[in-house]
Amino acid sequence: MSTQPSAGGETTVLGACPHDCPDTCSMLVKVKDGKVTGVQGNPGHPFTQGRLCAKTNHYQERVYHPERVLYPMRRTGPKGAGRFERIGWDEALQTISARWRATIARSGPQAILPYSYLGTQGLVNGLTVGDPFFNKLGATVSERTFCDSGACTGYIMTVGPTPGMDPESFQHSRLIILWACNMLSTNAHMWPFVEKAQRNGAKLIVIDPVRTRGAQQADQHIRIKPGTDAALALAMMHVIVNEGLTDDDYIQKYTTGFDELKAHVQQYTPAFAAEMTGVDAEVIRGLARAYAATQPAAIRIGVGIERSAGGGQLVRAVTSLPALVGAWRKPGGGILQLPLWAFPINWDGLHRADFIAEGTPVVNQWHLGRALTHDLPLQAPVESLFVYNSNPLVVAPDQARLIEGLSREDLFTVVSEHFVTDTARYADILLPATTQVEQADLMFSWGHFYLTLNQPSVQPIGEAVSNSELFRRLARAMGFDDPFFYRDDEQLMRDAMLWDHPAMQGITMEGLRATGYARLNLPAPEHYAPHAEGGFPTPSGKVELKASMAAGGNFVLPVFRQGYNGFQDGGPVDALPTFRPRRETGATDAALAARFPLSMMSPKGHAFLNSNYGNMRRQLAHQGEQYVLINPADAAARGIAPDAVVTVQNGRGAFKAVARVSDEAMAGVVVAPLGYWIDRSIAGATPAALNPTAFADLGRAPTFSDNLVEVTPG
Ligand SMILES: Nc1nc2c(c(=O)[nH]1)N[C@H]1C(S)=C(S)[C@@H](COP(=O)(O)OP(=O)(O)OC[C@H]3O[C@@H](n4cnc5c(=O)[nH]c(N)nc54)[C@H](O)[C@@H]3O)O[C@H]1N2
Ligand SMILES: Nc1nc2c(c(=O)[nH]1)N[C@H]1C(S)=C(S)[C@@H](COP(=O)(O)OP(=O)(O)OC[C@H]3O[C@@H](n4cnc5c(=O)[nH]c(N)nc54)[C@H](O)[C@@H]3O)O[C@H]1N2
Ligand SMILES: [Mo]
Repeated sequence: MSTQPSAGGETTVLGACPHDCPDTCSMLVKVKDGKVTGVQGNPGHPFTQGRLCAKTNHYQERVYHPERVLYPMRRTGPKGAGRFERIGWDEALQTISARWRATIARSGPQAILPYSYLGTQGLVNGLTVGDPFFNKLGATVSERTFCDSGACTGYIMTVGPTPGMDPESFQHSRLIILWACNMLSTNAHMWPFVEKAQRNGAKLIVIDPVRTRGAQQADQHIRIKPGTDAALALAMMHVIVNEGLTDDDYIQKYTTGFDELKAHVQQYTPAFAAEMTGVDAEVIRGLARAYAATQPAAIRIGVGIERSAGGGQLVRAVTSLPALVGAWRKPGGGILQLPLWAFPINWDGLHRADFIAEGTPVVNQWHLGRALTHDLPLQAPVESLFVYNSNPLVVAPDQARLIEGLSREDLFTVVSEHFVTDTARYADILLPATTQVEQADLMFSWGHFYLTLNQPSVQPIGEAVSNSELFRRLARAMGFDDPFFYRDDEQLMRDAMLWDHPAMQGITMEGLRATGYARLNLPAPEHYAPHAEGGFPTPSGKVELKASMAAGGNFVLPVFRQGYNGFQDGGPVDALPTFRPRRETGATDAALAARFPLSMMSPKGHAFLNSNYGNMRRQLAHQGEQYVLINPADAAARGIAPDAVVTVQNGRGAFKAVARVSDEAMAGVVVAPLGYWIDRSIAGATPAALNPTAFADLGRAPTFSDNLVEVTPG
């Protein structure tokens, strides 16, 4: 434990924010008498810049919350009642291993289903922590396409797994487009770099159906109907190629398929796009011209962009834009999607997909409700569910069916958690997990280029264990003999990175312990133009406007499915970026749109982190009750008064919320933020009850922005 003594017997430990957020802050943890007294953003860290956020400013309140799960527990009431009694770790592990052994003997290990995501994001305790264990056990593989799987697929098909722009280099941009990115809420530590560019005269454009905090600061806010952005991007290309605004030298040297793309975009006129998107044709022309003429131009896409039927091709279209105008030539130009690809992570060693037996079935996370209610053709129906790092009852769709599945008396459910979440209420065995200040971890980032070390500041509270320790205990309980399963956290950190990679040059564990963080060995932001001269990590080495990877059909990247071979069973994929209308619109399904005329989105809450903090006083005070943002015209047409309780419903379900009447929402669109708990809801449901389980076109992304509803008073 590295501590720096300071006044009054208080020490400061170099930690890191654990959350699934692009900012991955370097967090200074103040400790006195073995207790965390406060946290603060590291002022020395170039991205954190001394600030945390509304979620983590008082992280100690999460650590010492009176409702934390601190001991293993056994269910005593009916499923869902949330009644438990304390047991010991031995009893918990014996119960789990006995049940699993019986299940395996009866039905095979595939009757066990793990379910996890990013409760914590570290390389030790995060995404992959349970993968080697479950892969070895022979459990059904969980396909975790929660976040950015569709966008990553579209992006990689176009430019390959390149980190893309350095977020810090945005300060050198002359024009910035925030495209479906609610930056001031979801990526707030990047804002200073955007603001700096703006102060230097850069133009900021926000493309979002909602007048977000960022849109309020922008020079131009382009309101667009959800899920129609591909039409906008393709019409921008139409204007760029037909008005001779292209960088022909860049296109000729560093792209493939331009001639075909040029012919292909002729159909996407600004007039067509205007009809699809609701954006005026002249605005589209102006956007295309400004984007081409103002270099370096930067695009930041959010994850919110992928959540409609054509979300993957939409990202293909947007990702094609920088090459057409040569935006990649200079620092401050190009596109930023997921700089995660900059980190030389030892994914194979983390997942151990080599443990997976050929033919092991895969269940997509969006289908948990169906899997638990025997609505999927599984050879071995799910008899046991193991949830960690996730709260599916809030974050997954099909809420009513999920409750039905979790209520099954014959289902043996284990949940590892900080709190008795909506999901944890259904656990047969509930296990206590440590928070970040009680554990060690090494953090990559999907929003900047710094590797951060989180050093523990206090002993685990109660009998909580880190996820890494949990899987060591489970391996022992299941009799695994491979020493691989018993590596300590220090070894896990050392094994997580490819230390010999050029990007890791100069970075050591010892150095990280002293400073808390290190920038990957990449050029400084002001010099960072990775594709000034091409060099894209695609099969051709160029920007594939016509994607050669489309030939293999749709796929899910291994990182989203326990490392399992990703290139599987996909449907056909267009090689050129195309516009696909939403699944749920008047044009595609007039009868549906007549019954449910409003389009619902359920994006992130400002003071929640997914469903984290949905039970905490300070953040609830900030967020208020579950609300639904509705345009004044839509509210008036339905007799909905401000702050009235309303019912939001569609054919899949209903929930109640407080109406926030504001033209922040565009007409025809309602916004119900994610993160509120069922437990505290007005009528036992949250927006997830209405969300579709249908996949988007690429990477089995969700289609939560492709979702028609009606809102009624009462
Ligand atoms: N405060 C806070 N920060 C977070 C999180 C959180 O829960 N709370 N979660 C973290 C996680 S896991 C993620 S993935 C990121 C996500 O970060 P973002 O992608 O920024 O977040 P979202 O809220 O999903 O959506 C961003 C914006 O997309 C808009 N949008 C939705 N559909 C469309 C569309 O079809 N077209 C266009 N143009 N806009 C659309 C929404 O109105 C929203 O303003 O945030 C991370 N940071
Ligand atoms: N409607 C709607 N649904 C969405 C989204 C949306 O925008 N709208 N966004 C999607 C996206 S982008 C994402 S990333 C997913 C997020 O999906 P999840 O990652 O499942 O979301 P969280 O709500 O953060 O749930 C994480 C849980 O892990 C627990 N936890 C935290 N740390 C630890 C730990 O160290 N150990 C253990 N065992 N548990 C821990 C937390 O208490 C929390 O309950 O949701 C997706 N679902
Ligand atoms: Mo996410």
